[in-house]
Amino acid sequence: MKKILIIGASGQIGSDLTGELRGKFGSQNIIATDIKKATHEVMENGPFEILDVMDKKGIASIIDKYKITDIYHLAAILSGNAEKNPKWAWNINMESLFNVLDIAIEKKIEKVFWPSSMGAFGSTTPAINTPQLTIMEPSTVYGISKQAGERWCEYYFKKYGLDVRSLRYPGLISWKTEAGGGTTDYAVEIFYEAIKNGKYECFLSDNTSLPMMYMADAVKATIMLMEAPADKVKVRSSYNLGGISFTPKEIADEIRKYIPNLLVSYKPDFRQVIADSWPRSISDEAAQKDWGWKHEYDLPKMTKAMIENIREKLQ
Ligand code: NAD
Ligand code: AKB
Repeated sequence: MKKILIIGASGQIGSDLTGELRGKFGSQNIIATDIKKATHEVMENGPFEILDVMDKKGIASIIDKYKITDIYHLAAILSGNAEKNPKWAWNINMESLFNVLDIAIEKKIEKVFWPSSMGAFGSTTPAINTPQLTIMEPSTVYGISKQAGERWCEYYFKKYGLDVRSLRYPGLISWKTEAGGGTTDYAVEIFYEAIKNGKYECFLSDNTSLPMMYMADAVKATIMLMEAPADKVKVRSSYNLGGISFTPKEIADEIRKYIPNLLVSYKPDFRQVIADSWPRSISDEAAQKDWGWKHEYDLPKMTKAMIENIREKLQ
C-alpha cells in the first residue's frame, strides 16, 4: 500500500498536488505537511501535520508514524525571495534536500520526487527551445541550488540506488493559492488584480517571454513521472518540461478577452534580471520520448480556466 509524505504541501504546487494524489491513492494515504497551515481543502480532506523539513528527526518520526513509502519534497525558497537572503535560501534549499535524500535511504523509501526549475539554466544557455542537455550556468542562488540539487539527485541514484525523480518546472500558473515568491509570479497575480481591480502593475517588462505551464498540466506530469516504470526514467538529474511561452503583454491581451478594460503598466524590478537569464522556450522532447509526456493547456485554455476558477473563488 502506497503512503505518500508531501513536504511543503501548503504552497502553490502542494495545494493542487495533494488533492490529486488523495483522489488517486485515497485520502488517508497522503500525509500533507508544512511549517505553515494549508488551504482548508488540504487540511480537512486527509492527514495534515506541521513539519519543518530542516528537522530530520521530525521527518523520521512522521515516516515511522504513517509507514511512508514515497516522499514528494516541495519545500524551497523560490527565486525572488532567495535573492533577498542568498545564504539563508541556499541553506534551506540544500539542507532540506540532503535531509530527505538521507532519510529516504535510511528508511528504505521507495520513491522520492524533488522539483528542479528552469531557473537551473542561465544566460549562456541556448534560450530558444532549450535542450535537455546543455550549458547550465545559473546566476541566481535559487538556480545554483537547483543545479546542485539535480547533481545530488543523480548522485544518490547512481551511488545508492535511490529512486529519485525530478522535473524542471517552468513558471506555474494556478488559482488555489498565491505563488510563492518567484519571478514568474506576475502570471498569477495579474489574474487576481484584473478580476478584483481591473488593473495590474507588472514587475517584468511587457516583452519578457518565459516558459509557463498551467498547474493541471504540472500535476499531471508529476504523477506521470512518478508512476512511470523505473526503466523508462532515463534522466535522473531532472527532466525539462516545456509548456507554453508568452510575454506579459500577450497574457494581458488574452485576459482582455474577458476583462476588456484591463489596464496594465510595467515597472521592472530586480526580478527582470532573473527573468532575462532564463530560457524563452524549453524542449521537453526527452520527457515525451521516455514516458509519453504531452501538455494540454495552451494560453487561451489556461486563461479561461484561471478566470472561471478565480471568479468562482472570489464570489
Ligand atoms: P511555494 O513557496 O508556494 O511552497 C513551498 C512551501 O514550502 C510553502 O508552503 C512553505 O511554507 C514550505 N516551506 C518553506 N520552508 C519550509 C520548511 N523549513 N519546512 C517545511 N516546509 C517549508 O513553492 P511552490 O511553488 O509550491 O514550489 C514547490 C517546489 O517546486 C519548489 O522546490 C520550487 O522551487 C519548485 N518549482 C516551483 C515552480 C513554480 O512556478 N511554482 C517552478 C519551478 C520549480
Ligand atoms: C520562480 O519564479 O522562482 C519559480 C520557478 C520558475 O522556479 N516560479
